[in-house]
Amino acid sequence: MTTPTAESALAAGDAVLDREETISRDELEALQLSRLQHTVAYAYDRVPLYKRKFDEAGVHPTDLRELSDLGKFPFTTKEDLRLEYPFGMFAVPQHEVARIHASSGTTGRATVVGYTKKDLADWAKLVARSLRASGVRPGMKVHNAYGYGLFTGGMGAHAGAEALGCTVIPISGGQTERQITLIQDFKPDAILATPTYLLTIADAMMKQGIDPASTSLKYAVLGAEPWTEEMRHELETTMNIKACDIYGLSEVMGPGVAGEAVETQDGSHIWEDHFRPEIIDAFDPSVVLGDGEPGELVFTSLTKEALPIIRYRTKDLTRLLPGTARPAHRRMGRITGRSDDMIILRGVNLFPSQIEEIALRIPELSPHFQLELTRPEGQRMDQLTVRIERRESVTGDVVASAAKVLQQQIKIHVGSSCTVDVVEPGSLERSNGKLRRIYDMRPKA
Ligand code: DLL
Repeated sequence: MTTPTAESALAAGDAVLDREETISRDELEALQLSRLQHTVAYAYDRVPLYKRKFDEAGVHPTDLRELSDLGKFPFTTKEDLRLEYPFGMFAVPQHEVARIHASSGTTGRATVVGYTKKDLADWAKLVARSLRASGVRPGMKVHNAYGYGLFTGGMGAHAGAEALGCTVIPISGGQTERQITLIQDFKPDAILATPTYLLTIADAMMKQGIDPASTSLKYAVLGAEPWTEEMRHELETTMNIKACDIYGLSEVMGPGVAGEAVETQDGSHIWEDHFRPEIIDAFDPSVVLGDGEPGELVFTSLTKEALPIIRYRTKDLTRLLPGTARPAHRRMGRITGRSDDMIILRGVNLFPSQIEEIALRIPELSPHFQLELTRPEGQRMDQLTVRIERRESVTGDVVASAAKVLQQQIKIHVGSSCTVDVVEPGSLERSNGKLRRIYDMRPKA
């Protein structure tokens, strides 16, 4: 837990940091190496899949003599977790597994993850660390609108806020009217939600005639889906809050693998005392890229007991940047998208976050949009339609010219021609959690 002790307590502003947040890079890398050596040996000895994969690749845990040796070890993918469904990746007997979470499995078999009691304590500590970095403090009331259940967001954020010493309001996602009532009545200081769900809440407040900037909320800690600086600006100004990023994925832990500092708001610091990140070339995974170079993020857990994970390919595209507010811990750039969310439109690669970035710079257009891909009958070319709501206050010719600007900007910045369809406020589906942006109506090959 994060309860500070005299020797571990190091102050940064009004916050007390974990000792590991303030150590030097050299000390951190020494810690990573010893933890990594332990983890690869532990995984090899306890999980048949790792033994098989290491043997096939001709590597042995004793080959890991320095951090860069990690590159010799094979990757783990979502497919591996699916093949080992449900518990084949677990490294401890079932009675030592204190909790199980799973992905929804909408795109195949669910991926199942497990935690020992110590894993849960470490997870809570890292979420607490992330929330604290984002401005949340012990004693604050925290409205937790991440979904509870098998999804790691709700319970993961909950345990972290509790570990930090907050009063947690476990509302979960959905029932937006009720969320608004409780925000008004309970007067929370911070809200935890996906960025698009926070947008849904702000939007519903405006419909009820409540100014979203007038609530008690001061901080938002947002993640579980890609979002842009433009979306941060939108949420911060409409809600009069400070909005920071939190990143994570269930296969690696859940929320809290990385968290953003409110004083710099320059990307999430990866908690490198528990996870060793790498960036690889998504098209040639044998190439490990240097800091600053964009590619696919890969993680190796350093302390996990129930589900040690070696070189997990996240499919998230980003880059590693030097630490700032926590100098020893590298930051990750904004996630531009997932390699499997990339739209390839007539040879041009496109991510929904690029459209978000462009659309939010056009004052007449709202952040509510969907992307529809079609292939009209008899045509070989795919078509992209951007369906986007206008802002409440604009009508008539102004709407038509805003549509034109968006179309031109997409052509200039992304390189794709598209159709823009500006629709009425409130007509597009709202987010309850992770928002679906892409509607692919093309005939399946
Ligand atoms: O979304 C864990 C989480 C919950 C993170 C709450 C933050 C807050 P999964 O459902 O396994 O876990 O989905 C993981 O979501 O690989 C990314 O593609 C995406 N993702 C998560 N956080 C961010 C973020 C949770 N801050 C997948 N920015 C990841 C962009 C994110 N994408």
